[in-house]
Amino acid sequence: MKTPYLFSLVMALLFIACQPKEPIQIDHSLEEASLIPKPLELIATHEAFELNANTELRFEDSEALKTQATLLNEHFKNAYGFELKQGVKEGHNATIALQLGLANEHEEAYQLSVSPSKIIVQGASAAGVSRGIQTLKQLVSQQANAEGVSYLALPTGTIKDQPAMDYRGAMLDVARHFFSVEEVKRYIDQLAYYKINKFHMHLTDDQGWRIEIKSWPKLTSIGGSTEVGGESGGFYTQEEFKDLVQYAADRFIEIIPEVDMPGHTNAASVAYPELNGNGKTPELYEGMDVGFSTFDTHNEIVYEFIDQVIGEIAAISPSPYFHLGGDESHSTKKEDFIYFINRVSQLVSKHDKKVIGWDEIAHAEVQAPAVAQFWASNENAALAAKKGHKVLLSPAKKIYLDMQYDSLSKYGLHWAAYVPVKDAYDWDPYTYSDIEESSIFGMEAPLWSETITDSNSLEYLAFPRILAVAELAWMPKGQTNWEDFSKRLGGQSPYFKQQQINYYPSKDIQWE
Ligand code: TNX
Repeated sequence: MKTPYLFSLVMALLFIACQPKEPIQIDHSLEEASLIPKPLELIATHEAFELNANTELRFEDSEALKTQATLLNEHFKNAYGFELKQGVKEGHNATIALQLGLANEHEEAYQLSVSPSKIIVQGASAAGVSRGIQTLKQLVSQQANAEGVSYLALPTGTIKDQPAMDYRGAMLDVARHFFSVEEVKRYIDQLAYYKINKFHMHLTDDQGWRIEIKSWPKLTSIGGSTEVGGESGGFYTQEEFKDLVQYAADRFIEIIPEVDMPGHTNAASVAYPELNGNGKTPELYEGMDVGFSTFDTHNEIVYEFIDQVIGEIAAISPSPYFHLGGDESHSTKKEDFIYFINRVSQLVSKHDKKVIGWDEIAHAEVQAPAVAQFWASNENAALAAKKGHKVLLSPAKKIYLDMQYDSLSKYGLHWAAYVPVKDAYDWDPYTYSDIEESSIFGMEAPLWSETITDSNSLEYLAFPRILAVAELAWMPKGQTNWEDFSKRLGGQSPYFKQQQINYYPSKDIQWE
């Protein structure tokens, strides 16, 4: 080829390469995105950002942001089969940039701006960046799952967001049925996607003791050997628990450990019969009754035992809280219960932790400010608030995830109520109980596991109701709206399907 021709060809190619690309098409705007929880502020600009294999993932030079970038890339890989080039330096292509330094006092606050050439997720801290990334993942999911679309186009605009409640929790009972480390991690990932930030693990009950205590090894070798229905049970070694704590912490979820006492302690007393004080060695229990077991509240061995148990758990649990249970101690005399909770709460303080307990602890005289978890008794909740404690809202009639949806539900119980999806959402946490708003610590959705055995049955009860709790705790007081929520909830089904989440397909929701 002669030089002039070659020159023209090169010029022509350069010309084509330098032409602005046709803006890509997108059929919905940011306002229509099915985001849960609904963000505080959202402004749509009606253009699109094209996400493809050339998009670069950049982060400010910080270990915490590197972790967030890596997690986002893992998500892209698992969900869509591609990974972005990631690093600290700004590249030449369109980028997703993770940044700190958002001027906002709330550490979980974030701003997500999407323009045609750049996405910026800026947080008030790495926790804020992590929350913003979840919003971004939800935007991507909706486009990725739309039919007939050959590229990932994200609607442009700006979202400014932060939570109303600082404690937005979920609890899993790993005692009635044991859940493996992998199953727990799967649930933690799902919770993180909806911006839940606390994960309470109910580690012990009549049917099983699930956390290794090195100074009392029979707790797990004997007490952990079975579960409801007589299957083989299980437990977490301390190393496994630490691994779970770190896994959750990377997703800015704090794990709160619970050792339930003085009732709900049959498994511990089978392992060490001196703990129950009635001179009998109980049998391993595989049923579903409650209220038949108690520690001997006037035996010093019991307090030595608890001191060591709390000490070992405190050493591997960075949460400032320790949950001492305290519910349904029907076999403990009231004055003994009070004496016991007072003593154990001192042990919790000795190990530099703060007390959380079920609402019955309101009757004790816990010295340091504590948190009473309201599950059944409004009176107990009010009494706790009067005594200067905070109240964590877990009303069974609304947000017990183990309640059946209706009489046909495959799993669950219904002693408190049937809880259809609408009932889990359409109530006002700020006025539901008799306590002042200033006493509200946050919200938590417990999932008791008498009737569930694995991720499949767990998900049937948790999804979609956990999303209702995630939104109620995140959105400002008085702003929640069932019609609006149920539409956005319907938009989650492509994601549920893609993640193979075995959700309950409530007929009250128009699933996409
Ligand atoms: C009550 S709620 C319990 C649990 C059961 C649950 C079943 C609470 C503090 N105690 O022991 O598993 O009901 O829904």
